[in-house]
Amino acid sequence: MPLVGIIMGSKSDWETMKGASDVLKEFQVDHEVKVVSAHRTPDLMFQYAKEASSRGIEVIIAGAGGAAHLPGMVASLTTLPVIGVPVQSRTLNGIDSLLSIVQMPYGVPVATVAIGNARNAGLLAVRILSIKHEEFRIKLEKFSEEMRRDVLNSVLEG
Ligand code: RP5
Repeated sequence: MPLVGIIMGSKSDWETMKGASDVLKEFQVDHEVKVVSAHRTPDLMFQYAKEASSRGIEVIIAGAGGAAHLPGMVASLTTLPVIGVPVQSRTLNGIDSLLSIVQMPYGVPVATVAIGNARNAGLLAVRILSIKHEEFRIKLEKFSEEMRRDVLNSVLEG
């Protein structure tokens, strides 16, 4: 049963959003991946957000580009934590996506990661899950320790 739902506004977002899925695979977190568009399939978005919690989903990662209202709309339809990924857009390099996602008014929060940084969205989802699921906390500690060692073992050439 998937614990994390990764959704995105378009198939074209997958290249970016795959990063979240890759991290969840690394941490062995069951997750699902779907294209759910706020403006092209609003009924599906409504149904997905309304049913996610009862299906066992604990965190939603939502990515979109341009007028990126998917994460905010989904957050308005569920009390699950929603992590927004601003997908880099062609015309404004993702600044439009970032501002659309990060500027949620009080009451409907979306935890927003950097433009294109779906891998961090995956990691944040693991951190949220680790509050309840001990096995993910242990894996996160190991991950942090490996990063720490990598920095300490840095060798600068020349
Ligand atoms: C948004 O419009 C999607 O999230 C995507 O980032 C952007 C462009 O979509 P396509 O025209 O590539 O389908 O809805």
